[in-house]
Amino acid sequence: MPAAQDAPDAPDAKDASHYRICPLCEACCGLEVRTRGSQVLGIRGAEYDVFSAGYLCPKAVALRDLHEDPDRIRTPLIRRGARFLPATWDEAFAEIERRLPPLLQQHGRDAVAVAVGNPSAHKMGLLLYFSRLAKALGTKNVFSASTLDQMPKQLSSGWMFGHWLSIPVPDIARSHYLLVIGANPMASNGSLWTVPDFRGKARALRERGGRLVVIDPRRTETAAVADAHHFIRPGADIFLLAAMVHTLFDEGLVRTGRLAEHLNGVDDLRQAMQAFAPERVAARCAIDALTIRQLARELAAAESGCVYGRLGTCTQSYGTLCSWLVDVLNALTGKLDEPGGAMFPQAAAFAQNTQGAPGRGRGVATGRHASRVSGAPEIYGELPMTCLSEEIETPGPGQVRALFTVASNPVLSSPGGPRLARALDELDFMVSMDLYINETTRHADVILPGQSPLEHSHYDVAFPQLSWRNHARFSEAVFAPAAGHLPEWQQLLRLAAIAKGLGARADVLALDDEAVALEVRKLAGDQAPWVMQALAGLQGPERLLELALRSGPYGDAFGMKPGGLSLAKVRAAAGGIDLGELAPRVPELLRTPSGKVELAPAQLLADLPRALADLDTPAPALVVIGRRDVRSNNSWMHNLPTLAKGPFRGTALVHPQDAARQGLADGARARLASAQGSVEVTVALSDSVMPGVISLPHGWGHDLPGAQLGVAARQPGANLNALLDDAERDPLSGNAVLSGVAVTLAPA
Ligand SMILES: Nc1nc2c(c(=O)[nH]1)N[C@H]1C(S)=C(S)[C@@H](COP(=O)(O)OP(=O)(O)OC[C@H]3O[C@@H](n4cnc5c(=O)[nH]c(N)nc54)[C@H](O)[C@@H]3O)O[C@H]1N2
Ligand SMILES: Nc1nc2c(c(=O)[nH]1)N[C@H]1C(S)=C(S)[C@@H](COP(=O)(O)OP(=O)(O)OC[C@H]3O[C@@H](n4cnc5c(=O)[nH]c(N)nc54)[C@H](O)[C@@H]3O)O[C@H]1N2
Ligand code: SF4
Ligand SMILES: [Mo]
Repeated sequence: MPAAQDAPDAPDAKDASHYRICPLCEACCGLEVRTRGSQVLGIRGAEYDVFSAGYLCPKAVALRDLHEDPDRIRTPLIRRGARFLPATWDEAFAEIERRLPPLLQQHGRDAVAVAVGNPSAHKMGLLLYFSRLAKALGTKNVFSASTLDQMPKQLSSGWMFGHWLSIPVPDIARSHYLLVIGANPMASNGSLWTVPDFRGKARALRERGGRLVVIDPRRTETAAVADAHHFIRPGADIFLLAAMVHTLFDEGLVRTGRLAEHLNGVDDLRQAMQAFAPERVAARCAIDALTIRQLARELAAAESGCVYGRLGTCTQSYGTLCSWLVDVLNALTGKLDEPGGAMFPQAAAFAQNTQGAPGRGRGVATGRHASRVSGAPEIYGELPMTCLSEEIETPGPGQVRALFTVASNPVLSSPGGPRLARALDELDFMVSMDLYINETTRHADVILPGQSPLEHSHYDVAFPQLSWRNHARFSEAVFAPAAGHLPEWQQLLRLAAIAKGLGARADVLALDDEAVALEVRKLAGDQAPWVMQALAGLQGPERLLELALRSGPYGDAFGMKPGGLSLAKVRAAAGGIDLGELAPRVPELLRTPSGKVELAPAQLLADLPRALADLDTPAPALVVIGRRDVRSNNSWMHNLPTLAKGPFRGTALVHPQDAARQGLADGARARLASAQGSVEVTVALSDSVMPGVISLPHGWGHDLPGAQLGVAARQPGANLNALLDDAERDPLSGNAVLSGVAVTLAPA
């Protein structure tokens, strides 16, 4: 099918400039894309963006490569034998209708699993419509990148504040102290914290006399711009955090301030933290007791500030405990919900914590069902991604026989990737929505191509709930969509219709109209006809956005609050609308049954003995941790020439002492092995990692047969997740353990 933008441009094609919010990482920078006809001339930061003010990183420029990538698939593909053949949309959906319903009929709803990946958080169509597919399938086998990433933080936030996305972020613009634990925003550009230009904001913090401290087993790019950095033994953060809480009580430093009357459980905490004296845990953390006490004192004494913990604190066996104690430290030092501290953004649309009655709610429910094989509890409607292989492999009622992947590449991104790759070949049927034939989608029977990010409009559904400043921004499609290319939200509706038995040719747009009308009736009662009239002329994600914006906390309430936000208003403001600095939101934000911040949820207290029992476990001689690089993004951007050029970024960083023991020189090839498997890596000597720790980035290993990633295959790198154990999870959240896994290293 010829893409509209592939037609040769008229010789007088005009230059134009377009505003586009970058969909590649959580910083959500506003970009200016300059075009001539169908060509991208250049990409730069949009200076006029109210939120990112011109900031961008090297990945933004690669949007052009992504748009033009000859390996990016542009038509549906159907597997015939060993090959994928291009197909029309009708043929692809007919194939799915031929093969899916009989499976559902014979084996039941749970026989189909669905795995949704990281990029779906950056695509309005996928994020707003994925649930239609999941609901239509009616399976409990829903898996996502959340359990490879942030589920611990979502769970602890749910228990403490009453909603999964009520996650406080550093109010860095007014902060005087920031303790960063297990995060490297200089490379990642922030996570569960939308903060473009962390570097500039950190510099400003220090210029106002503030202090930035980093705790990480590697002296990272963020440590390099900090006032202090402390190595920590991977996986030991729970002991550091508990000992800091202990110190606050021990030294009489607890000052809960304005929040005092809104907190439950301070005494229970005091009790629970008694066993975690800094002197007792210091050896386990590899941080001396005085330093731990000093960190607690600094935080308590700071004029404003907070602790921020991220990936490194989540992707370990005690992820939920760590995520909890980060917020506990902030609450006990009067730094939660205070300017300059850890604050709750107020998003203009889609935020559950701006909906319903303020101040109290049902809280979060977990464990409503469990995974069939391991019995892992359901969290936020999901089961752990690391359970997927065993659910496919293990015979019996409820065995997974078909799989949908939606922007998900678990063969590289999930522990036990090679095992999963073998399991995928056992499936009766697999459908992937993706941009590439890659390590995961090569196993599919049907692949449905997503659109280029330059071919659809965009509003960030999730990230304004986590942003350093409140705002609302919308960007239009830069190019008209390729002719006939079905938008992803409509792909999801079609798949949902097939799953519901309505057939591949159901009128999905009419069905969507009905679904929205139902939602509006629930929301607006007798005002519904009036609201429906206001939504006329819109469809899909944009219609849902209009509804959310206008009924949201800054909305115009469909005309009842003149001057409020509407899609038209946000749309008209290139660079977005600033909605001001973060403001205190407790108690209004809370949705816990008690109407309080729960500082000592019973489920968390009950998990502490597990940590205590682990206090004297000796450190393995050598462990592996992960790493991010600013020119790479998880598993899927290694095919973009702009990012692939330059030195190889998938090296294993090894401390010179550890390398010397094996006689390994800089640049040597070595075999890194764990109980799960082994990979060959290129060694880079570096004292930036703590002795006994090897740092290897994830998302590499592009040498698998059948993938069609011409550029990535030239420098494939090694798959870190081939070394990690898919049975290792945080028992509370089901999150995978990605850090601190024992390995050996030897010359290859
Ligand atoms: N060892 C280790 N493993 C990790 C991590 C780690 O730190 N260490 N990090 C974890 C984290 S935080 C995450 S979030 C996961 C990410 O893991 P995944 O959720 O698997 O995400 P990606 O690796 O980014 O792969 C994204 C997939 O989506 C496709 N894609 C990209 N854009 C689009 C689009 O617009 N539409 C469609 N339909 N498809 C698209 C890509 O081609 C690719 O197949 O990895 C996790 N894995
Ligand atoms: N350039 C780039 N940007 C990205 C991504 C990417 O792949 N590339 N991925 C995006 C995604 S999906 C996410 S979730 C975010 C993640 O963003 P961040 O949370 O900033 O994650 P990382 O950069 O992996 O930093 C985690 C840090 O934890 C350290 N660490 C490892 N184990 C431990 C431990 O046990 N304790 C402590 N204290 N530290 C530990 C690691 O050395 C590393 O420096 O980044 C996003 N942004
Ligand atoms: S930091 Fe880079 S990849 Fe992330 S949103 Fe900004 S420009 Fe895009
Ligand atoms: Mo992530």
